[in-house]
Amino acid sequence: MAEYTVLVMAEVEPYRTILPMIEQKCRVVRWRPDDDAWRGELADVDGIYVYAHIKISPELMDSIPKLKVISNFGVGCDHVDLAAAKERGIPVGNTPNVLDGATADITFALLLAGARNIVTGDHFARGPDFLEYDPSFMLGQEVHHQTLGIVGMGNIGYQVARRAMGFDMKILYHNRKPSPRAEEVGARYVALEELLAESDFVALNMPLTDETKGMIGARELGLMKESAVLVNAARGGVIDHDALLETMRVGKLHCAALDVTEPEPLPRNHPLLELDNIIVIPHLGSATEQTRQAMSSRSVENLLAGLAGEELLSRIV
Ligand code: 8YV
Repeated sequence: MAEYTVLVMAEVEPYRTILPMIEQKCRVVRWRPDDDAWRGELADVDGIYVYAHIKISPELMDSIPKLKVISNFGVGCDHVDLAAAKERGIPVGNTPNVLDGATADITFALLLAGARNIVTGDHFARGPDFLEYDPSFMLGQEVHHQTLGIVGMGNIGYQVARRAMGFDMKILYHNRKPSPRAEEVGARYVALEELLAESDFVALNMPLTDETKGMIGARELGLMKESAVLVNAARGGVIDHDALLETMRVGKLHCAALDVTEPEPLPRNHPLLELDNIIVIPHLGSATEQTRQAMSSRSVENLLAGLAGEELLSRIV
């Protein structure tokens, strides 16, 4: 007999190892957006497992009388009302560290792709117009020895900086407060305005919070160099997308390379999707087999620890 009952909040099928791990000890109740049957099971639920950013509201927490833990698949928990969980003494687990390398890699992949016209180049090379090679076309921006500004010098930002060292880049960063580890990577703390004005590449690697929501708006985009590449591997909500659209429509940046958008996905007819100076990928920051495995294990370990009333391996509140 299963020891616990877990409400799995997922609109898509969770990564393949997750449910078999949970089911070793727990009975699973599947949340469904279009059918309320799961609500009838809430009196039995001991824990919530959240996959792919389904919103967790205070009302949901209050409708589960025995709720002992919320375990999130991922490090960013902006979709969980953390203040409400804290107030109610419900621990929220997340998966930091295990995805730092993969997310830093994708930040750098977007940076390079934006600088060197990899996506537009690919489209051109497959298209009908590539009939003769012309050394004067599709000139990009140099990456090595240029200035990178990292907004958010947390674990992921730090890994981005380590990669930038290999490209001999000058590194600036902005954070809530200076990070002691930044010295190790030769990164200099500056105000956001200075970072935006001085950087050839701006990488957004901060969490989405009340403080960072819409942090990059029209004024901030206006401070950036016209040759700059903006990379967002954080959350779509840190950029004001109306301001981004206006900026990119008039070609005021070389490229905006986005792993994340607001909303996510963008409506299929969103005007940003028509622009050539935008790169958009479908939130692939931590999407490698190795990292998905590690995130799955960590998030299930957090869940089981919380159900057993033990300390979680990684806990955000
Ligand atoms: C995850 C992420 O894939 O961990 C995070 O915060 O943004 C992603 O890389 C995602 O949260 C899982 O849905």
